[in-house]
Amino acid sequence: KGRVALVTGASVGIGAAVARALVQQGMRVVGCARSVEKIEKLAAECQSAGYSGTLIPYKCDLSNEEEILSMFSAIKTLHKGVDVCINNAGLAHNEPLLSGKTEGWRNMIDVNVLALSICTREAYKSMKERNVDDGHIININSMGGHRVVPSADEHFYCATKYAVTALTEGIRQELREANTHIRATCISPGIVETEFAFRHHNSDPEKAAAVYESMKCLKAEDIASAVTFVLSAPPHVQIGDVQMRPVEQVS
Ligand code: NJP
Repeated sequence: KGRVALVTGASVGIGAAVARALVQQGMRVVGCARSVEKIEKLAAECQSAGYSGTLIPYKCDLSNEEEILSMFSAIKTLHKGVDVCINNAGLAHNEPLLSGKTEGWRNMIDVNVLALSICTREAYKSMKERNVDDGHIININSMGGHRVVPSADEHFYCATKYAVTALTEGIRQELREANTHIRATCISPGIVETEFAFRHHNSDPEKAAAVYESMKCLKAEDIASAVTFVLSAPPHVQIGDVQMRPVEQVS
C-alpha cells in the first residue's frame, strides 16, 4: 500500500489487469505504453470504482531507450522512485527463422529483452538510491521461455522469452551479490485471452481466433492474481518462477 509500481504495457491485456489489481490494493501505479489514451481510460475507471490507489498514465515507446530514461526521471521527480517494477510489455511477430524479416526480430529483442533489462537497471538504481530493500522486479515471461518451441512462427519470440528466463535468474543472483533483499520473479503463462494472438497472427485473423476458440484460456486477471500473490509473499520468500497454463493446454 502506498508503494510506487511501474507496469509496462499497461494499455491492454495482462498489463492493464495487473495495473488495475495493484491500484485496487492501494498502490501508486505508473502505467506506460504507446496508447496512453487507453491507460487514461483505465485510470478513470479505477477512480470511479473508488480504488484506494491511483493509476498514472505515461506515454512511452519502450523500443526507445531515451524515452525509457525520461520516464524514470519523471517518476523520480513526481513520485520519488520505483518500489516495484513489472516488466510486462512484450510482443510476438510472425517471423520464422528461414524467411522472417530482421525488423520484426529486432522489434522483439528491443521490447521483450532490452526494454526489460533497461527498466530493471533503472528500477534497481531508483531502489538503491532510496535504500528500498523490499523492492521487487517481476518479469512477465512465457511458457515459451521454458519448453520446446512448437511452431516456426514462434521460434524467435520464444528465444526472447528464453532470454527472460536467463535474465531473471541473473538479476536474482546479482541482487544477492549486491547484498540487497530486493527480489526477482518471473511469471510464465501459457495461452492468455488478450489481443496478443490477434497481433501475433495479424496476417491470419482466423488463425488468431482459432487459438482462443480451441480451449478455455487463462484470463489476464489470472496473471494479475499471480502478481499480487508474488508481491504478498513474506520478505524471506523468493519465488523464482510461476508457471501457469490453461488446463487443456498440452505443450
Ligand atoms: O499482450 P497484448 P499480453 N512500447 O498484445 C505494450 C506475455 N505473454 O497482455 O504500446 C510500449 O495484449 C502494448 O502497448 P501499446 C507477452 O509476451 C502473453 O497478452 O499501447 N509498450 C500493450 O500494452 C507479454 O510480455 C501470452 O501497443 C509496448 C502490451 O505491450 C505479456 O505477456 C502468453 C510496446 C501488449 O499487450 C503481455 O502480453 C504468454 C512498445 N514498443 C506470454 N510494444 C498470451 N497473451 O497468450 C508493445 O506465454 N507494448
